[in-house]
Amino acid sequence: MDYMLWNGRIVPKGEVRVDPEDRGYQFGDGVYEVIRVYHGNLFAEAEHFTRLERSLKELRIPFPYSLEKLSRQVNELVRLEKLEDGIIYLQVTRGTAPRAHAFPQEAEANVIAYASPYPRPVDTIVNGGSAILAEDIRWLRCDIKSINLLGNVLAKQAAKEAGALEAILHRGKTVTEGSSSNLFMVKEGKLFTHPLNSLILNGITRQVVVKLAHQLKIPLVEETFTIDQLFAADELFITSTTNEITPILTVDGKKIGHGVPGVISRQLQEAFERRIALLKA
Ligand code: PSZ
Repeated sequence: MDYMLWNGRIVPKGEVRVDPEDRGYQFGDGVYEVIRVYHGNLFAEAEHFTRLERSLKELRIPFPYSLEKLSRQVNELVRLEKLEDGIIYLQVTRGTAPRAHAFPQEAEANVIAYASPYPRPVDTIVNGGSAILAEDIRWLRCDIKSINLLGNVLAKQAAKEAGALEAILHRGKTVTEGSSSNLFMVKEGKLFTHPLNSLILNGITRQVVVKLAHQLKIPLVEETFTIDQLFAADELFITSTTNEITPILTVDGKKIGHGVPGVISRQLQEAFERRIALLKA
């Protein structure tokens, strides 16, 4: 990584400075996006910018210039870095101001973005992974892609210490999503996932999977399900920008279905693969 986008300019990364009074640094007062790059092109760029705009609006952070310019500069970064397979990290904080909880009168949002190589985790996507259950201790606005990620960080660390790929979060008996992914289960040919509300992130990969399920005529039920239903599922998979569609074969050491990636999971993975191939120019 040689360059960074910093407040409207692309600069050598060594020039970027974060002020200790940046509200992102002191309060976690900001939002972010992680956008996938395949074959040198951004995947689902419009959907990411729509979500970014919504996160900013919900937190009343005015974006200091046009999102069209931001999009142009992010694409320019990919070109400058000659990035083929990678990710864009993009972050917007409320700005720099003397420390006080309430919004500052005069602060301009700080914008940072960079592009870095990120190979597809093909092995995990093909062979699947394991998960643990963890209580969802996050706040009640999980629909905002905020840089406050402590609830997610603690859950992911618990998964790591258990040798698992992901922590599946639950509020009481209801399963919500993964610590950094959305969750789907298959039961008797139907696909189930938590409905879109303030308890989960409207994942871009989730959006793509919902569309693919429709095209493949796989019935989709956007309703909450319980831990007991999860353990009785035929198939389980997580979705995220980096992990794409990854089968989950065990949860807390217990096998889900036959303990191998399921038929509908594979069907969706193949359709997802065709979407990626469309980015080959
Ligand atoms: O690199 C990584 O491990 C990434 S990149 C994006 C994520 C992880 N996670 C996004 C995410 C999330 O943090 C939560 C709480 N729920 C769902 C998702 C999936 O969102 P998309 O599909 O937009 O990446």
